[in-house]
Amino acid sequence: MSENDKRKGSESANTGVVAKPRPKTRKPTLYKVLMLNDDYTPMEFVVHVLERFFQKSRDQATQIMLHVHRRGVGVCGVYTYEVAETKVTQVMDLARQNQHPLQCTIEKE
Ligand code: TYC
Repeated sequence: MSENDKRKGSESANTGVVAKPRPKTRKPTLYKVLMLNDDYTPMEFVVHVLERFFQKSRDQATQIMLHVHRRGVGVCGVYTYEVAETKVTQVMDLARQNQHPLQCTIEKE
């Protein structure tokens, strides 16, 4: 009998089988918040929204706004579902208060 078996007793002899530790955490599904172009919302308002709700610098916000203006759609950020939903609500509420037709939506990554 090995030293190991004596110490553990025959019931728990070392079998050489090692349980692979499995992490109990799962990566959450992420969602892109997309901004859509329109003909009426002022560029400055879109830049403001990107700075205020998506923590973009003025330069980053301007780049994203221009991308949306030219291409029709662009990514503001990537978040878990609840955060993404909240951002969309915040953007749409502020746009409505200012009577701009700005549209924002979410899409699974
Ligand atoms: N196209 C708008 C304009 O010319 C600007 C704009 C950019 C509007 C991005 C919406 O998501 C948008 N005033």
